[in-house]
Parts: sequence; structure tokens; C-alpha cells
Amino acid sequence: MTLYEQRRIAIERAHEELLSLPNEKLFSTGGIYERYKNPILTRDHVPLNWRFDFDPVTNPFFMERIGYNATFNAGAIKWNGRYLLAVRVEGNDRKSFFAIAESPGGVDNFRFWPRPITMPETGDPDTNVYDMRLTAHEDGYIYGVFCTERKDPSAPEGDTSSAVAMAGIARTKDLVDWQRLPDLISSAGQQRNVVLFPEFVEGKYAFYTRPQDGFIDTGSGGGIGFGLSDSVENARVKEEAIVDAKTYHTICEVKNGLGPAPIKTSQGWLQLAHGVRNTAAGLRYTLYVFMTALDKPWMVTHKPAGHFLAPVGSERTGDVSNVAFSNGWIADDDGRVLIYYASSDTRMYVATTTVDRLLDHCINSPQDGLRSAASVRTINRLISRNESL
Ligand code: M1P
Repeated sequence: MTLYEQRRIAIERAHEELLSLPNEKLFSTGGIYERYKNPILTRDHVPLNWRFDFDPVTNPFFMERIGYNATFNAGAIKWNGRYLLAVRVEGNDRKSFFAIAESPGGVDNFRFWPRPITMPETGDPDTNVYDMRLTAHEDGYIYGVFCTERKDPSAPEGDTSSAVAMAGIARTKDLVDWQRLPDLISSAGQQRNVVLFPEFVEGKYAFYTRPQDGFIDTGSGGGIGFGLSDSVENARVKEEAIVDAKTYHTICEVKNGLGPAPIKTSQGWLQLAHGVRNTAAGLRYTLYVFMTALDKPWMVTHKPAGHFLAPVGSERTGDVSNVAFSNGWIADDDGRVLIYYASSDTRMYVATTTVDRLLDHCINSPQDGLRSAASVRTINRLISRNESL
């Protein structure tokens, strides 16, 4: 057998074993959601024919020709009964693009569709695109709102890092062919983590935003915003009301941003977001949940204190360590909720819960008292109540 044949057989076998691996739900002492044993998508899941030249004449050593660095920050949707992720795939060349991966049950056996998404560009080509939020809007389209990043034109000569982040918008009916619309215009210098709300509000399109001054620094901005736009074909948000502000000495001290489009329930909109705090070891990204009013999706009604999900164990290391990030979840017909989260900008995981458990958690868990003494008072109240039982 040639080297080409030996390597190809071994690599194809290992790839198929990985893609067929069943996942295993782990017991949760907290009981709010369950994690799973294995990541659901890694760079090793990327199809082999996106990586290797299969021609033994031009690739006699059966070597990888195109390398992939990470699969993370995926948007999610249940579409025609299928669990789909719009995955941020990052090549070794540092460029991200989107690719749909599909699973029969939502927790394992994800396989990429045959080709990555060919995302049309606007007149101002994107240098990098990432973190797509999928919204099935009541207008009948599925929208993808994502970050488009370009070199900052006002950066001084020699500054080859500064970038401008904007919200790119595209829509589709089949997740294969996408129509690109102009980027969202807002008064903020930078926008990431923009999410299209699934319903019209006052007859307009509504966006959750994250206005900030700089690419990394929030400056005077920050916080999750909310604004209306007359049109989605030329989306423009003139005013952004702050829904959930960044706050001193919380998990959102440095910044925060909405995750996926909210889930509608009889008691309000369930929201998932990320909060960022600083530590001596760098930024720490955790996920938190809150609820907004049904008729006022910009008004917070319930917000449990602290993080909902933080990176643990091997989730804590990766390209950008100590990061849990989510921009996709699926509310299933039976009330199950699949939360897709990425760990450390490297790979994708899933956690499962139910709408009922999320509502119970949001409504009945204590809010943040913002001071140590307030936290102790809250704990003592629980102990006294338990003692009185
Ligand atoms: O590296 C962690 C995350 O950093 C950014 O999040 P934010 O916009 O809140 O700063 C994003 O670029 C995200 O992709 C990344 O996971």
C-alpha cells in the first residue's frame, strides 16, 4: 500500500469515528441545565475534502492543503425538523467564514453541509466575518446578522491591528443562497453582537445592539442596546436604548453583549447574553440569562445574579482562554432548550434544559445585590427559610 493509501484510510476512519461518536449527558448538581461529555464540533469535524487534495498524483503524501484552526460561536436554528448550526469556522489563515452543520438530535453527530456558505459582500468588502445570529423573522425570511470587520481607515500608518466592527445583515429562505443587505447603520463607532428581534415592534424591525467606541474598549458605550429601524433593506437605528448596562464589579464589568435571538414564552422573552470582566489573567467571558417583558422586549423583568454558565475544566483553555460564548440556542417543540456555546474561541459544546427550568431559574433566583453584605443577607434568608421547614 502506498503512503497516500495508508494515510487516507487511517484519516478517513478516524474522521468517521469522530462524526459518529454518541454524546453523553452529564449529571448536573445545579440542575438548571445539563452539560455533555464531548464537544459537538471541533476543527477535526471539518470535512476532509475541504482539507485534503484527494489526487494521489498531486498529493502523494496525502497531506492537508488547507488547515483549520477552530469551529466556534455558532448561530442555531431548528429548520424543517433539523438542528442546524451556522458555525464560525476559522482557517489557519485567521479568516472566519460560516458553514452549516446539521445534527439529527441536536447533541451529537453534527456533519457539515457539502460546502461552506458563500456570503455575498457589500461594496466595501469584509476582511473577516464572524458570530452569526440566526433569526426566523415574522416577515418570512431567516436573517443572519453577523460581525463584519474591516481595517480602520483612520488608523495611523504602521497600525496594522485597528479595525472597525459593524453588523452585517443577510437573509435566506434555505440557508444555502443568501442575499446580502447593507450593513446596519447606527450612531455608535463600533457594533458587535447585534441581534435581529424576531417580531415587528411598532411595525418596525428591531435590533439588539452593543454600541461601543473602540474595537476592544467600550469607551462611553457598552451595554446591550435596543433600537428600531424602518427598513431591513437599509437598516438604520437612530436611537439605542440601553437594555442591560455594564456595571461595576459584576460579571459584566468590562462589557456585555446579547447572545442569540430571545425565546418567546408566556411569561416574557428569555434572553441569553455574555458578560466580560477583567482579571489578572485577562478577560473572562461567562454567560448569563435574564428576561424581558413580552410587550416591551427592551425592558428587563428578571435577572438572576452572576453567571449562568462559565467555562469549566478543559473548556477553560483554547485560543482565547477563559471564554464561554453563545450566539445560538434552539427552543424545541417539546419545551427542551439546546444551548450551543463555544469554549475559549476553539470548539462548540451543547447544554440542554427546558423553557420551564429557565423561567423558574430567572424568576426565582435572587438578583444581584451588588455588595458583599447584600450577598450574605440573601444567603441568610435562604438558610432561615430552610431552617423553618
Ligand atoms: O474572544 C472572546 C470573544 O470576543 C468578542 O466578544 P465581544 O464582542 O463581547 O468583545 C467576539 O469577537 C467573540 O467572537 C469572541 O468569542
